[in-house]
Amino acid sequence: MTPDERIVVAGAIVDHERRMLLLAQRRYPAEVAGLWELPGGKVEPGENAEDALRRELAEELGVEVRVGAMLTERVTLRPGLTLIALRAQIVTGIPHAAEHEALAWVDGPTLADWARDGALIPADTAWVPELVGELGRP
Ligand code: 9L3
Ligand code: MG
Repeated sequence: MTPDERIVVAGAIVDHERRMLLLAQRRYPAEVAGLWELPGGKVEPGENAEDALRRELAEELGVEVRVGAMLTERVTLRPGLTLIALRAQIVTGIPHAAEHEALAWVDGPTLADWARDGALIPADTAWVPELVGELGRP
């Protein structure tokens, strides 16, 4: 990894029964405005991915999360910018859209439908098979 390599970390936030996933609708940039994503943002220099995700989700959703394991897929957004996702669960707070247009909890079949209908930002579709396979599993 080169020094100027940056990571964007997204949160695969599931409810306590692991049936629903939290999606957030982007307001910007224009190419993805209105599309849904796993919320998150850039890891700052000197920060690790877990700390960055906790900070981003506090800023964007007003919640405190417990961060879990990484999802398998890593996505190259552009050279030097890689997107990863970490599993997360809300410990404190009720999520509200501080920076997004809206939030939605979706179950596995709905996530698959939204992905097929082009409602997700393209980068985030990489995680759909893994998440659909996990949501609602006993
Ligand atoms: N991005 C893609 N998928 C995501 C997230 C959180 C971010 N799930 C892309 C969109 C932006 C860049 O990463 O181009 C930085 O994200 P942000 O800081 O604008 O949220
Ligand atoms: Mg963000």
